[in-house]
Amino acid sequence: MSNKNQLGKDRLIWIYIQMTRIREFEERVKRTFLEHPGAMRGHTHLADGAEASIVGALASRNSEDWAMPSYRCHAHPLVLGTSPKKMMAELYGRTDGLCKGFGGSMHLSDPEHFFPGTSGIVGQSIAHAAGAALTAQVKKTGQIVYCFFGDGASKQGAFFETLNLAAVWKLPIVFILENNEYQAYTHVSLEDANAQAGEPLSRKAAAFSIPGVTVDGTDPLLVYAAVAEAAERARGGGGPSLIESKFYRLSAHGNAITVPPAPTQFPEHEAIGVYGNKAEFRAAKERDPIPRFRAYLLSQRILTERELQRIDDSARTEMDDAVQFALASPQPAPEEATNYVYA
Ligand SMILES: Cc1ncc(C[n+]2csc(CCOP(=O)(O)OP(=O)(O)O)c2C)c(N)n1
Ligand SMILES: [Mg+2]
Repeated sequence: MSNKNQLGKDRLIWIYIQMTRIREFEERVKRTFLEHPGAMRGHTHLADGAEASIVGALASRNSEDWAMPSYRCHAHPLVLGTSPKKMMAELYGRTDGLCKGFGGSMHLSDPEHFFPGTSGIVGQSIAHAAGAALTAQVKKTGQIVYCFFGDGASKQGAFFETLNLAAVWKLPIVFILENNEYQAYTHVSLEDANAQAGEPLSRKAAAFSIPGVTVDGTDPLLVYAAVAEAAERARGGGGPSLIESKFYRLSAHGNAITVPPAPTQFPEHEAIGVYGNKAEFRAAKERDPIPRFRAYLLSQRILTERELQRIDDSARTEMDDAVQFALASPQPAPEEATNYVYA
């Protein structure tokens, strides 16, 4: 790891804090399916393994820039400042949730924190990002959009149509392709699945004459360097860029309600269940971004072991409190079921 952008001590610590908060939030979600079976309904998609990529990318964000993740969306709003209590309550479908319990994990939204919302439709965040960026461009607000989507989404029509339009109109977007090696249960490699043409995926940028780079998404400083450059370009009217950030999904594709939990969902995450192999998972775990960044901060004498421990403990307490808040919040009344239904 090298801090070639000379991020200050405070910023490096901020990155570590956000990474641990994400990991702890996601661990609580995962555990819910064991500790409170049936309490959380619907499907959740976790970001463990993606922390360095997400926080590294958002470290270049100005306070009013938008972030548009896919349905794998718990981590990004946490970094933006959304309340973990309200997020957790939303995942539990409770009235104190971010969307009063009507959205669930895949439909979080917090416009006050520049997080407009998400969609369960693969690739939709890409098109939505163009809408937000066009608004910023027309209204001259100076905002840019951080648009996150998966390797699978980069094969959707929405990807190609939006990148074309964004390039033509020079929209202020940074496209961050989160290549976590899997599209649900399908591995990215050609041999395995015959599902993917074109490596590296960042080469797709060339089709639209925009910059495209691939970075190691397990290193927040490398992700920061690439995204900060793209963000500066977007702010200066230079249009969009495509950053492919490569890391490994350390959880199963999703955790859904099954009582008792399916053996492939737990524990220590048979991340890829019956579809992948344990050796692959263990190798990825060796490169787990959180212990690596932690070790970096120690080696650079940015934080002591005690200070790091304090951050870890604080993230745990914060997310335990979020679970308690969610469990204490009431369920919406049955007669409210058709509220907010317009068609
Ligand atoms: C349009 C559409 N097609 C298929 C699905 C089913 N589906 C849900 S997640 C997923 C895989 C997406 O993979 P990727 O874009 O790599 O995102 P990841 O889940 O790895 O973050 C698929 C096919 C869907 N939700 N929407
Ligand atoms: Mg993927």
